[in-house]
Amino acid sequence: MGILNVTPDSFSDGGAFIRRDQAVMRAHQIWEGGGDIIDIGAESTRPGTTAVSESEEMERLLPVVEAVLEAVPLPVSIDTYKARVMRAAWSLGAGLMNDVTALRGDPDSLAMLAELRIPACLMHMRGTPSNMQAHTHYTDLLGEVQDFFRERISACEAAGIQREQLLLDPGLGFAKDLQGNCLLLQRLEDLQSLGLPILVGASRKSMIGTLSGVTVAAQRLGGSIAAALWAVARGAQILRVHDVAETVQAIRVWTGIQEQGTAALLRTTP
Ligand code: 8Y4
Repeated sequence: MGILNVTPDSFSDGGAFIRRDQAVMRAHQIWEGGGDIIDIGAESTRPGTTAVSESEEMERLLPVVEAVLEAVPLPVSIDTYKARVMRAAWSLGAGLMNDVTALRGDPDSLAMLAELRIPACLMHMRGTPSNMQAHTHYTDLLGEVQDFFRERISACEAAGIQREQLLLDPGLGFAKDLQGNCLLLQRLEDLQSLGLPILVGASRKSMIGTLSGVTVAAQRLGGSIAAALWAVARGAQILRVHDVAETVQAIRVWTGIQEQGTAALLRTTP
């Protein structure tokens, strides 16, 4: 899953058309790099960013969703928690909802997903993106994340969402400190017991910066690839990344070694 941020045109005030063209270029880059999904977000739910109104989010997001779906043959995921934004993006062809509030952020989102019948990613987070880093202390992080997913899956099913629509995400960096993030990655296999696909987003995050000593986020490719391979090795099905081509190359080599090694064994074993 390649990340496509729709930024608010703060300094290069080229207007809506430039923004749309830049988004289409980024979508092509994700497609040509071997990405499978494009995650489009208007920064409403990113840590440290201020809330965006529904109309502002629609105005930023929808023209880009439309242009990207026309330009590349990949499914589009929408990073939003607002039910009406979900419906508007779905009506344009968006195929997945990436809700960092796990369908708790809008009272209408559960019913909306039940109606739309498209997949939704349920991400673990405590609090909200603006206050979550004050809530990084857990007595039992793994147990709490497991309980959280069980509760959210039940809420989804009670609202008429099919279990098969759901993906789970430990939410690295969302109300977790460095050790919490690392524990979740180390024990990613525990999340498999719920029987749903797992999405992991570690790309360029502060845990990569802290572990590597690289302060500039855009220079964290090597560390991001290490985390991506770690997650794939423990069963992650979807990785949310900035550097699609490089990550796809790393995964192809990692899985290729495994597959070709196994093929060699099967050829030579009597
Ligand atoms: C540098 C680069 C520093 C990126 C911080 C960041 C996730 C997500 C985000 C995630 C899912 C981010 C929308 C945070 N993270 N959605 N969204 N999973 N499902 N920070 O881990 O990229 S935004």
